[in-house]
Amino acid sequence: MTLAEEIQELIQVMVKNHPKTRYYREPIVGYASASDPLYDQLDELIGNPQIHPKDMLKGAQTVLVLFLPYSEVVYRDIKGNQLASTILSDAYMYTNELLDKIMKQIQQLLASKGYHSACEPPTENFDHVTKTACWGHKSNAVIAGIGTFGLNHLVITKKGCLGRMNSLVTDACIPPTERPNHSYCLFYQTGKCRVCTTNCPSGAIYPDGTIDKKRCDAYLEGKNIHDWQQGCPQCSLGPCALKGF
Ligand code: B12
Repeated sequence: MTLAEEIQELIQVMVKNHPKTRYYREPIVGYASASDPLYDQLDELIGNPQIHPKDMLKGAQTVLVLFLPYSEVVYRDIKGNQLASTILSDAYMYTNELLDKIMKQIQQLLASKGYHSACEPPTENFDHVTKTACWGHKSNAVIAGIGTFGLNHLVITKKGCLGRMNSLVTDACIPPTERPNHSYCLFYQTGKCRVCTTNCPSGAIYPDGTIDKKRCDAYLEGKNIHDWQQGCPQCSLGPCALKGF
């Protein structure tokens, strides 16, 4: 079994055995080379200094990215409840926890083979003024080829954008995943879908491809006043919720 296969199996088992396994579909895992030239362009592309994988971990070779796509159970509850889906809030908390646990298990597996690794939490690792992180899981996902940026500013994978992700750097050498040669976003493909811009309750996503992060965050802050009101998924509920194009 290759290292990538062992990691895939570990993830699948952990998701399958999780008490909230009904919240998820099959996980997506991708790999980027820590030497991918895109990492040198990130500061400019994002407009905010980013940590290079090789600064995150001495001798870094590979960046692993894991996306846990939410299931129709979560999707239907959000659709039905609009602004206060209890299942989404539950999924938000359990998924952050599960992503952390999976990463720790992967780190143990890597350590048992003599490899080093480093990772960041799934969220809450961003600057609250710029609303930008210096270790962005989305950029890693795009570089690792598991998805492309949508008009909604989320990563749209083959299984859609509704879900959560995490990434990890290791000095183990795992072959990179191929990047798709087209956008998975319907708008970027056909120019015809703008559901995310019209769905956004705070009007933070503009049809010209820009986002007002502060507006989005202010809305989230105002809404998430109880634990059962975490997240606002409205920009992830368009045709790209459960599939990429
Ligand atoms: C800061 C942050 C926020 C801020 C700012 C949002 C934003 N758009 O940046 C606030 C609080 C507003 C927010 C809101 C939400 N967030 Co948030 N957030 C983060 C966090 C912590 C950092 C994101 C970041 O700064 N990335 C830096 C760069 C990559 O992001 P960017 O500036 O948007 O990237 C653009 C440019 O770089 C440019 N670009 C152009 N060409 C290229 C080419 C390349 C190669 C690259 C890299 C970039 C690039 O286009 C990109 C897209 O617009 C991450 C967790 C993490 N550490 O990664 C979660 C994260 C991005 N959030 C997530 C989610 C789900 C949400 C919400 C739906 C809320 C929720 N949890 O229910 C909303 C959606 C808002 C939206 N439509 O973007 C998920 C995204 C999942 C996905 N499918 O993409 C993440 C990854 C959390 C997770 N662990 O899963 N979030």
